[in-house]
Amino acid sequence: MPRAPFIVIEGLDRSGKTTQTSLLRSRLEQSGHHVALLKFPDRTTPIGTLIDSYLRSQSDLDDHAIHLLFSANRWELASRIESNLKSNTIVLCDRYAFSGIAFSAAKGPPPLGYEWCRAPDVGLPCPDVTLFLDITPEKARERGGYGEERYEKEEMQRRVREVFRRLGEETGGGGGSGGTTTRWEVIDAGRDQETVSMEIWRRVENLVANGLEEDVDRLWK
Ligand code: 2DT
Repeated sequence: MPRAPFIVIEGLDRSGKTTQTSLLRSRLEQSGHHVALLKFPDRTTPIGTLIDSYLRSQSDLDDHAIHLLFSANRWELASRIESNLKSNTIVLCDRYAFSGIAFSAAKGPPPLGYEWCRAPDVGLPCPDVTLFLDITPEKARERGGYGEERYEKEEMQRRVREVFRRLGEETGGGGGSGGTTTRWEVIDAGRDQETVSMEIWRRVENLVANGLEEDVDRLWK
């Protein structure tokens, strides 16, 4: 029996990522699929509580330490992702390891280093497709700018976008360093909500209809 696909939605702040994730979830459910919706960071676990306090600037942590906590927060749920897929429940995830790398590698000084940032996530379940919602800083500004949390600053978002671009080239392009790839789809999220959601649907439709015969892969292994 085929297994369900693992779909990740990544994106910059103000890209409409959370809205699009919930629209996709409804559409999948309306077409009769079981869906498990995850969001990283998952702020409800004990590790997630530490992350939440850091993001709200209520606590301070060394850049390395918070990076490892974000990754641990994914590992906490890794077995649930796999068991859902095996029991034919689609896993739809709002942010994943790519955000982990993009945000940490965009920080500094001193920089953490791209390879170092990637290491703790090596071996996590690999998404079958990652939809990257891309938006220019100018468009984000038109939408009312960024929020109050750490990282929600234009210069930081520009650097994050650069790292996402590199991740797309190396991870989705099938080349670059380090093994397993996800199908990486860049979506122009500067357009209206309806257009973006139709495009997302178009890019997952076949995968969802057919399921997958092969086991879930491991990221970068
Ligand atoms: P939300 O606004 O989507 O809740 O994200 N982040 C996220 C990291 O720095 N590392 C990670 O591994 C993940 C998953 C991105 C909260 C912020 O946390 C950042 C924005």
